[in-house]
Order: sequence, then C-alpha cells, then structure tokens
Amino acid sequence: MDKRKHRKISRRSLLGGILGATVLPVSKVLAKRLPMLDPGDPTKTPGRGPSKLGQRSKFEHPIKSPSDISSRTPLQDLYSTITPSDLHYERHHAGIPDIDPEKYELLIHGMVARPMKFTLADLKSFPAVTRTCFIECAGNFRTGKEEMTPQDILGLTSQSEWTGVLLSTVFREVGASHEAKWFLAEGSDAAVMTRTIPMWKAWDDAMIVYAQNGEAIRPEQGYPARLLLPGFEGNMNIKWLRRIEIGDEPWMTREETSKYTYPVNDKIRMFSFEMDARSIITYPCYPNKIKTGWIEIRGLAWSGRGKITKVEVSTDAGQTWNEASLQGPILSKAHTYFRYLWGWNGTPTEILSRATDETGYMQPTLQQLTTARGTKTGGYHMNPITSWQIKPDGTLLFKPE
Ligand SMILES: Nc1nc2c(c(=O)[nH]1)N[C@H]1C(S)=C(S)[C@@H](COP(=O)(O)O)O[C@H]1N2
Ligand SMILES: [Mo]
Repeated sequence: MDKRKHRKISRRSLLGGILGATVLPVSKVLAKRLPMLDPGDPTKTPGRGPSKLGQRSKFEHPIKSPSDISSRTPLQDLYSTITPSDLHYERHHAGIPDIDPEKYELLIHGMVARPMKFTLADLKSFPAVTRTCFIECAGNFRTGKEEMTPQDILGLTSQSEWTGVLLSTVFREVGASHEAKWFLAEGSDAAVMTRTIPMWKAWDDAMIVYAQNGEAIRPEQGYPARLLLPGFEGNMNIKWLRRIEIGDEPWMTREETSKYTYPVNDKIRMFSFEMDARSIITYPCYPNKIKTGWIEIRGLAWSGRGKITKVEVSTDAGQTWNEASLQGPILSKAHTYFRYLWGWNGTPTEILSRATDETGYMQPTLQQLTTARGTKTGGYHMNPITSWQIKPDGTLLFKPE
C-alpha cells in the first residue's frame, strides 16, 4: 500500500472534498483528491458520536411479531437465556395502561391484621431481591404448518432478571393471617384481571417486581409494578398490580372458571399452576438452511417446577437420544441454554429435543400428552416434544403433528 497517499488525507482535503461537491459530483472529487478514501467505508471514516440512548446495529432487526392480543419473542434471534426487555413477549386483555408512578397505590386487605396502602416508594423501601426467571403464557404452543419459526411455535415465553420485594416481606408488614389459604391479585388495567393464588406461593418465592433487566419494568410488563410468581402460568402474574385481598377460599374469577385452573376441587382441576418442563431447538430451525459438516444444535429448556437437569437431543427422528451440554449457571424456574455438536452427512432426518427437570419429569411426546389427558386437552399447558425436519438440500421445516 502506498503510504504517501494515506498521508494526504487531512482535515483540509476532506473539507475540500465537501466544498468541491457544490461544483463537482462528490464521487468525482473524492476520486481525484482522495483515491484511498472510500466514503462508505465505516472503518476509515469517523463514525457516529455518543448518543443519549443506545440502539441496535442497523443490521439487526429482531421483532416481536405482534397480533391484536399478544406479541411473541423471537427465540431464534437470541443467543442465551435473557430476553432483551424490548423483546419480552406481551399478552394483555385491554391494552397497556400508562400508570403514573406518583399516583400508583397497592392496597392489601382481607385476612390481615393491618390493611394498608403502599406507594411505589414504599415498595422500594423494603429490602430488595433480584432473581432471574421466565414468564410463560399457559397458551404457549402453536402448530399447524411447516413454515413456522420457534417464535411462531413457542414465542410466548421470555426471561428477565427481575428486582422487587418478596411478597412474604409485604405480607408480614400487613400481618397476613397464617390461616389464610388464598389471595386475590387484581390489575389496574381496563381488563381488571383477577386471579386466585395459593398462600404457600406468597410464603415461598412470589414477588412484587418494579425492575426488569436492571431498569424500571416496561409498561408492557406491568409498570410500575407486577406480581411475579416464578414458574406459575403467565396469566397469574398480574400486571399493573393494584389490589391484593387475602382470604381462605378461592374467588373463582372469570379467568379461572372460563380458562385456567379451577382451584377448589382436585377432581375438576385441569391444569397445574406450574408450567411443565419443555424445550425447543432454536438453531438450526425454519427458515435456516444448513450445509453438511459440523452443526452446533442449540436451544432453550425450562421448567416451572425447578431446575433443568437434562436435555437430550435426537438427530434420528427420536430413535436415539444424546445428552446435550447445559450452559451454567443453571437456575431454578429459568430458561436454560443447551448445545449439542453434531455432524450432518446430508441424509434427510429430523432433530428433536426433550427436557427433564429436577422432579424427574420428562417432556412428553404429543401422543403421550393427549393419551394422558384424554379429551380434556384444551389449548393450555401443551408442552410436547417438537421436531424439525431436515430436507436433502439442507432446508429446515417444522414438523406439525
Ligand atoms: N393486569 C393484567 N395482568 C395480566 C394480563 C392482563 O391482561 N392484565 N395478562 C396475563 C397473561 S394471560 C399473561 S400470559 C401475562 C403476560 O405477561 P407479559 O405481557 O409481561 O409477557 O400477564 C398476565 N397478567
Ligand atoms: Mo397468557
């Protein structure tokens, strides 16, 4: 490379180039005066200055694929377990209310010694706790056609690092009765979402969270504060939380009786509160195309009942299973990343993953699920093993069953 040509690129020659542009086309001026300078080369010209707010590379375009009622996390675009806050899935029944944090109040009453109202500042003044876990909609699972991405199939799950106060701390403050068996949580959006939650969850790991991934929780996720019930179905994690009533019987709210768990009598209870263990391969998947050679199969596994202990991958349509490596630290009730190195020889096949959690539960096949549930499958808590077909030319397609 000719060094003298480089030395010619001074501030003056740059300005000359710009001024010259008024009489000559820029390209001509640059070609004449700055033969080594490509104005489009970002490694040779100064870039943008610092900004008030960072942004993604203009070459990256992850989107949440919104519908009228929800938006889904692009699982195939994520490299690990945390969902960037602006990619957290959304499900709301009456839109997103803009709640003024100064006016925010949470009422706690019912079977308590001291009914109380808490401002956001009050909630923040309690000792804080931070934990990483997923939230997953009970209706998370779609199938039906081959051209489906992980986002289309299973995008109603996301993971954040949440910060807030343990519900048990606040319940001690109001003197919640130890006789109480249930509490009602109510949101302040126009949907007035209410769910009955067992008291043991409050004494265990339930939280009221006001921060998500290190900053104030997003409006979509319940700003300024939501209930977080690690491992429990998304619907019970009431957003824009405004009222908690403590009692000894379930309320049997509309959501409970029309859709989800009817929690009184085990005989008519359809689903558990917890989300069962499941997994999905997020690479390779539709619409990827692979070449023969080494492929690192990657994906996510999680369980609402504790830690993931094992993820197995099959590369022969489910005939044999091999243990994938799990990325640590493995957290309880949290998305867990798995990886499995595999050499593809060009033969068409199917790749699958199945998760096992610390209770010993193993993710079932769709056949096992429907057999176990009889006709009462409904659209909720469906966690079957899913499969990607690999075609002779290396294209991938979902295998709807
Ligand atoms: N107040 C309120 N809470 C709510 C809802 C709602 O519509 N209003 N939707 C529920 C449902 S069905 C789910 S799956 C989760 C979704 O949480 P996210 O939007 O933060 O992902 O919030 C739950 N909590
Ligand atoms: Mo949901």
